[in-house]
Amino acid sequence: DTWRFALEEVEGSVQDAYAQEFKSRIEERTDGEVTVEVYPYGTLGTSSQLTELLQNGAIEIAFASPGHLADAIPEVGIFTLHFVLSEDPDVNRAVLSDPEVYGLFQPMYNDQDLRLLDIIPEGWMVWSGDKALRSPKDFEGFKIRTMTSPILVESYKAYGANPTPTPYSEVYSGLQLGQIDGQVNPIFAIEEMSFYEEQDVLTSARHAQFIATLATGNNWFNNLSEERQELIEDVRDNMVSWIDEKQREYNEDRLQTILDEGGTEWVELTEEEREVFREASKDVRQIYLEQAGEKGQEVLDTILEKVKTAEEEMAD
Ligand code: 6CS
Repeated sequence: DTWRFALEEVEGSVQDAYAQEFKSRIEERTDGEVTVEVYPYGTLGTSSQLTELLQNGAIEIAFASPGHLADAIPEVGIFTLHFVLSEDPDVNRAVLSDPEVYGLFQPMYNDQDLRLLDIIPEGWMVWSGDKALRSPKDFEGFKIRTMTSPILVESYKAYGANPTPTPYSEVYSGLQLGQIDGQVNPIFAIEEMSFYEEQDVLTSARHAQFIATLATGNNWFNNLSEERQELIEDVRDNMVSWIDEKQREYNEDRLQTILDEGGTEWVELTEEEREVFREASKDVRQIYLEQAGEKGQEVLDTILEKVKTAEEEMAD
């Protein structure tokens, strides 16, 4: 069998690291009966197009980031809201791999002919721009590129910015041509997509982590033998801490690469500066609830509750 695995990111990315490790574990454990073919970003289409390919069975496995997928499943927009997940990455890892959180999303994926396999954090989102972004005042009229789901646009309107949703592949040329003033992504992506070359300052507000979800086609998964289904889930379970360590390492190393090259300033917001954004972000939860309805409320309540409990447990 051949399983086609499509990425929303290029070679050398966090998603690529995941896919390559997944491939080697699956191929080893099936004694070569299964071959996993990895398709990096650019070979098959934009994130939304990859989701369509999964839905119609043209590929078997793909990453689907909430920043794009919330178009089809508004509830996953929760992962793009600011200041909802914890500031402690260990807390987030525990919450995101919680079977109850999974169970909440699974029927929504199934309704879209998808099966949710994994939810992974890829690191802190960082703002890149032609200037530091220390307060909503700095965002006034600032043209920021966001991923394509409507809820993301709202997050930046709340800061007074002028958001432009576009596919990932158009970000570099947008910066180069001056159609946008900035964008937001984890550091590893800012480095490997060369966005920093067109920008002067990286601002870290630790307002959200970049979260990706991994999905398969639902029919495809249901038609696999029980043994294969269990294999996939076992490999997935065993990769939770592996990929988390990898993403931390990638983000740390690539920040060093960017700073070593010179010409890019790194700004970390103070607690006081973050507080202003935290306040400004609160109303966006209401817009999320309008878009995601009752299920969205359940998702928001569950995640906030789990974050709180995990933070208390880890503080003990
Ligand atoms: O900004 C984006 O659109 C993309 N960023 C990353 C880090 N992964 C996939 C996503 O599509």
